[in-house]
Amino acid sequence: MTPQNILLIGAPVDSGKDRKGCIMGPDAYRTARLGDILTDLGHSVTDLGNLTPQDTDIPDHNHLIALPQTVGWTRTLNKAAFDAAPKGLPIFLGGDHSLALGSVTGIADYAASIGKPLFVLWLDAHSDFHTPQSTASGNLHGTPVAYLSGQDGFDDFPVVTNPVPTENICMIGLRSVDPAEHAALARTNVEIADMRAIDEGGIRAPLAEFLAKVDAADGLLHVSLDVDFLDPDIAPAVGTTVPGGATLREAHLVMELLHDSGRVTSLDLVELNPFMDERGKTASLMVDLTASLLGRRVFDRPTRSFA
Ligand code: B3U
Ligand code: MN
Ligand code: MN
Repeated sequence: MTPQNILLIGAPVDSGKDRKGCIMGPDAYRTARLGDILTDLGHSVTDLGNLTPQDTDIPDHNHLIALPQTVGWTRTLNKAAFDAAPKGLPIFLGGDHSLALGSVTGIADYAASIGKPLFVLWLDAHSDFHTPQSTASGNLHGTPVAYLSGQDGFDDFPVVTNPVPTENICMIGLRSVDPAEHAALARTNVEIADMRAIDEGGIRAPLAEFLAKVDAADGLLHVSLDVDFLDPDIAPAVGTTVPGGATLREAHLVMELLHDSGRVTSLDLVELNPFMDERGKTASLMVDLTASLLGRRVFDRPTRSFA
């Protein structure tokens, strides 16, 4: 396993939706010993503490929830991601998924500065492809993929200087997509493996296909892991549970394949709401998945048969 310089960046963003609690996410990951566990795997880990959002003079919006705060977080996170990327592998400890408005665009600016393409893997029950105009809920955590891929309508937000091409984006785990998102996605070439595709053909094939694309392009890979990618039975600590999510083994396999690819250069851990957890089990699972992504394994492949 190649040791990495891992940078833990606390992003207690709680402005992306009505239900509060993601503010406690970064401390829950620390309590679940994320840093020590990654250190024990042989990595060098630096915890940069928690970020705070910039102030803005944007007024409150009558439909979009906490617009000024989310714009402030986007500015903060864009810069933090751009600064961290050359130093190692940043892990953004959320915080809700609106943090990806800043983390991914900052990583995209870094990728452009070194002349490499950026690819994004979105592990989520939702496609998060709303614009500020199309969202019915007003929850901006439902918008980051539209923003980072350069869709119109984000006038109050920083201009996206390096949009991620939609053909560089892969979504796995979808099972809740609103009609407006569906229509907008149909006009793109985002790669999508919804839960039906996973049920029919397994989770490995679409991921392997995407990773081959990243490899062929010698790209950077940002992974955005939403807690609700996972089935709520194993990961209850999330505001927007959607039944029928990824199993424990599917999720670990994804992480193990990502590790084997050697391609992952940044990671978001988002939507953990510790207020809704059961004895810390969701926080611990997210930490275990991160450990799998960063090299924890039982045996090196191929395992020998014990039969
Ligand atoms: N698409 C819905 C629901 C949603 C999106 N992301 C989450 N929930 N976590 C919306 O409100 O935009
Ligand atoms: Mn999400
Ligand atoms: Mn989601």
